Amino acid sequence: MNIPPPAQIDVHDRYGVNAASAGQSDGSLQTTSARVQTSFAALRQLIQSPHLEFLMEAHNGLSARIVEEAGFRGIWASGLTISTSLGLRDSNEASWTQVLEILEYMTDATRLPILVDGDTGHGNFNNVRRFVRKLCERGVAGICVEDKLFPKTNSFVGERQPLAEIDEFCGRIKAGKDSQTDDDFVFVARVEALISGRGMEEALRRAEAYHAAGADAILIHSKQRTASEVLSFAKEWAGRSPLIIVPTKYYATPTDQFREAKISTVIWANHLLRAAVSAMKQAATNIGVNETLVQIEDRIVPVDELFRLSGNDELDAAERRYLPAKAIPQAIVLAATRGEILELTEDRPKCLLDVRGVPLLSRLVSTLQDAGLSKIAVVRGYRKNSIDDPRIVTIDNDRYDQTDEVFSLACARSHLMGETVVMYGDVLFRRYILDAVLNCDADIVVAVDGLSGPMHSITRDRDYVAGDLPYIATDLDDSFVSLKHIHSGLPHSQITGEWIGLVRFSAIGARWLCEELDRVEDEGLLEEADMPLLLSRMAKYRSVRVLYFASDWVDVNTLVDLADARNFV
Ligand code: SPV
Ligand code: MG
Repeated sequence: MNIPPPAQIDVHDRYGVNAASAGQSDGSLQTTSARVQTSFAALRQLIQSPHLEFLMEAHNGLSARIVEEAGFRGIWASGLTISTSLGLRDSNEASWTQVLEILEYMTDATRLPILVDGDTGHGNFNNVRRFVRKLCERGVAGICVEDKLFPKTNSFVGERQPLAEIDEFCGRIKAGKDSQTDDDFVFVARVEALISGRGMEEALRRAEAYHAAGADAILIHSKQRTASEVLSFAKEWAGRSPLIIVPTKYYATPTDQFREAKISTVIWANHLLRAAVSAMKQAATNIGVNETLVQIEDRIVPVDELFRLSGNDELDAAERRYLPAKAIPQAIVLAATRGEILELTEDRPKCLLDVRGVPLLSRLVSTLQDAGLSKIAVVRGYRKNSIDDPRIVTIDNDRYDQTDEVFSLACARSHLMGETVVMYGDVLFRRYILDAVLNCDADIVVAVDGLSGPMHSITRDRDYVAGDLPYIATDLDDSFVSLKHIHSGLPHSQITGEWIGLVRFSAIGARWLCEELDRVEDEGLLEEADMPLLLSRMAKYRSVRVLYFASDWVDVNTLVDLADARNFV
């Protein structure tokens, strides 16, 4: 099969929002009916094409989208797979309006034309004409109706299923054709004479009558293991109208034989659902037996793929277009110091240490970006030229070896406007910690590890925190804990946790921060002050909120920390 490259999908089009804002080239609105007509014409063209064409089964919006991305030009909305995916039998247990609803999800999800398996038409001529009208309204490009009786059974079930009287079935075809509201709507008449054991002569007699009644194409069905009876039918039929086949049972027949027999269209009738069932069974068994996701994670698509397939990008773009702009917080990363970890920081600053193949700072920047922070400024000093991630802007503290953290922050002074998150360049934390800090409505909020305290062995200086309530006494959602002090030399009795190296200032908080920097400078302390001192000073006259977390972060000061960071990712 010659599958063209996957269509470039304009997701705006899927949701019909391109008209007014994105604009048509002629400035006009693209109406639903314009799209609908296109899909009717597309199906007609496909069915009448001189080349062998293919319809791939889909049974909901997601599978329709997958068919489109695979490069197919049309969809078979299978009665069997729609029913089965609903947990129902292919015996008209799903009503025709329920099928219509599924079809609406499918037409929303794809621009491909859809030929729906209309079973028997769900009744007599009257049901067929109402069904056809509704299909036209919803942009479903064609229907296939089989010459059996309502309620039907799947054709592979049992032997010698009853067939409709030819005249009565021709009435259904005429009623359908008279009811279509688009000239290109396709009505396929499905001949069940072979599959129900009535023989070739009966099959040809019926096909002839259905053709004369106005069917746009004939579907000849067979459950033989080889294509011989279908190929004999094609020979006898001799191109009187387009001929469609469903090689589910004679799947081993080389497709070129269909081409040579001048078959018009092949329907791959149920293969996406069958593939999905295999994959779902394997995943369910695997997770059930192993009681872990570890074995399966690499074998299934990431959650992001689900977001992509359902068009989240389009929603993001629409939000930018329609929602009032929300100021995006900025991030300032303090990464000027060398941070001496043996010879590892000879040629690079600590923030560029390798954490499983990716520099620490790159990982931090990715976490910031994932949380929606796109403006990221990094204050660099030691080996400054080695820091040049395209996702950041850099600010230089060329006196990094004589100054401390607050001096570096002051170098970013011109950036300190609006909501700002400040953090050390040698920390990694899980995204939810940053999300919680960003969502906190306090003007100044510090992230604190409530499990890290004097009970841990003290191997180095830590930024110990004194909050006015300990972690264990807080209800994480409701308690308001205020910062009293951050200092590495706090008495044990006062320590309630360790600062994670992450602080957020609201727009007002950022103004207060600038004022505090001024005061520190006026007092001649700018060069030697560190962040704990700055925050402790602010906590004396401002409310600085403590948000407690339990681990899920690392900072890198020693070789042991570096090993922890490698385990962390
Ligand atoms: C379907 O896909 O529902 C069909 C084809 O009608 S078959 O199952 O082969 O009858
Ligand atoms: Mg069917």
